[in-house]
Amino acid sequence: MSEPRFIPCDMPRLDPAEAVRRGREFRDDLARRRSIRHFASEPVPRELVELAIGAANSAPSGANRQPWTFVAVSDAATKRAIREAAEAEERENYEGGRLPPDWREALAPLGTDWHKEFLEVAPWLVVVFAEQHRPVEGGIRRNYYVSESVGIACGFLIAALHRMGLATLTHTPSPMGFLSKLLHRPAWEKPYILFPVGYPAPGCTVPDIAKKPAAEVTVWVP
Ligand code: IYR
Repeated sequence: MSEPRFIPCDMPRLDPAEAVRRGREFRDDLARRRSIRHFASEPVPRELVELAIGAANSAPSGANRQPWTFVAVSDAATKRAIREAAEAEERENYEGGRLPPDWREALAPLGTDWHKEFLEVAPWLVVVFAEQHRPVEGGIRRNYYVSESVGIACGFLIAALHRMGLATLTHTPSPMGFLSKLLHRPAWEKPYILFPVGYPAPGCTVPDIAKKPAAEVTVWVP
């Protein structure tokens, strides 16, 4: 068992007014984020994707295991194969009756259907995999709070992309096992979320929906 080692925490104490200013600025910037389903094919520099993954990789995780892998795809043939496989699954959902009626109804305001053109048009697809465990000498080593950890990392990724003026969509084609095969990931990594990344298409529109006010989702004690 390794002994714990500690180093000083260098977190600065902000002036209270500055803290509020930063908090407002961050909240207001994030509130302008929208999920985008129509992307421009214009390339996005690899460095920006690398920066977003760097931000995501700084997320807290159970026992600091960082149980995630980010597969960043810009190759046209791979994107096409992903689109074809995702559309086959989603077609089954929407037209083969695999989506239960209540789910269909919940999606209606978003105007989604089985077409997933964005998977081919967006210059990047970042596919996030969650590592449930990994083989080690003499057995497997399990990870902890995998879904919480990877979910938080995905939140960091989305926020970082937004800060750089990049659009994305939290896309979870269902089922998503085809991503493991197409991207050659080992069996102990499970596809978690697929993020197309790019700039919004010229004239891109988004659903006319709004967030509940924070007061509605907050309970203060006392
Ligand atoms: N995965 C499907 C269905 C879907 C589900 C939710 I929840 C959404 O917010 C949007 C779509 C699809 O991608 O069409």
